[in-house]
Amino acid sequence: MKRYVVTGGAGFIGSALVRILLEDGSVAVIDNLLTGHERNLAEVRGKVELHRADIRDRAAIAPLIRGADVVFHMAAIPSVPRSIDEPVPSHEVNIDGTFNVFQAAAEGGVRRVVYAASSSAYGDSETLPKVETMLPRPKSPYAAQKLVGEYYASVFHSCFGLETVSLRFFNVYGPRQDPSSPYSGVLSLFMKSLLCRRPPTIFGDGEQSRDFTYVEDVAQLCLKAAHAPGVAGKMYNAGNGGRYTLNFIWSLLQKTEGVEIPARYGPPRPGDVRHSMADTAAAVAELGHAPRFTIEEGLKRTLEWYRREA
Ligand code: UD2
Repeated sequence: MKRYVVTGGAGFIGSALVRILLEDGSVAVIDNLLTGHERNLAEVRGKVELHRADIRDRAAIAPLIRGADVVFHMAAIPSVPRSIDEPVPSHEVNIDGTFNVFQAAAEGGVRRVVYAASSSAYGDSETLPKVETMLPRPKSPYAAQKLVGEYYASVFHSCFGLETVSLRFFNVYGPRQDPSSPYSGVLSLFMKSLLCRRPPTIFGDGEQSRDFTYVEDVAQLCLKAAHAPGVAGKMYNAGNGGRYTLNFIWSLLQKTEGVEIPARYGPPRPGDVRHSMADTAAAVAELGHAPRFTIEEGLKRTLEWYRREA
């Protein structure tokens, strides 16, 4: 039986991945429960090994990683503004912690590591969609940290023979995204505002756009990246290939709910990227990426979940 390890497996994306992996093997989760929650694994808790450990602690995580077939490295302190407000922990987790995971995997005989990279690495490119061959232009500590992780993934492959695949996630949304922090993903905050009938705050003019990608599509791609042949050492976009402005999404949500709640507008956020959209051709051709969820369907499912659970 395959043994999978998911760092950050109690988090929003990690826990969706755990559910998919359980159909294919045994799963151990490494999570410090800083931004993740045990409740994210509620109905699968009996089938998962949950280790409360911090990726900054190499000695603690090395024995948990040793001998795994595939490690999915999802643990991170996400958020562009958080990396500006709290650069030290974000650096330590996203760079030092990521190094520790690769190092433990290389020493522990792991076959492959799938690394959660970020679309923020592109920064403000002159053209859209964003293609893997473009020069990265990180605009925030978070973007720089995630990019360093990709470079480490690549050199752990070339220098130490560890198979690695980096996936640049494009604004993932869906059930279990935690809306409780000001650093939470914008769609989780929109959902909360909508259900509480309170105006959301939009930073800037709301015409910035994102390639919002449904969590299940990303989790499926992670599994494909774990097994695709001939892709070790490479990086791929993990997006949907579309883009929507915040103004459009907020108006769509109001229409769906049959309410009128004008948004409040605040100053643009430092480090913010203006437009983001993935070229998915390489992921489709080489990993078999096949996103299934349109924005309408994804938002509908997400809203249903928040209505039920939040
Ligand atoms: C970046 C990455 C994304 C992922 C994420 C992890 C880009 C293009 N995307 O997402 O792939 O790695 O980081 O954190 O770099 N906003 C509001 N009101 C709010 C909250 C946010 O208007 O209450 C705006 C924000 O200014 C931004 C957009 O919504 O323009 C999306 O913000 P986000 O924090 O959800 O994600 P983002 O794009 O920084």
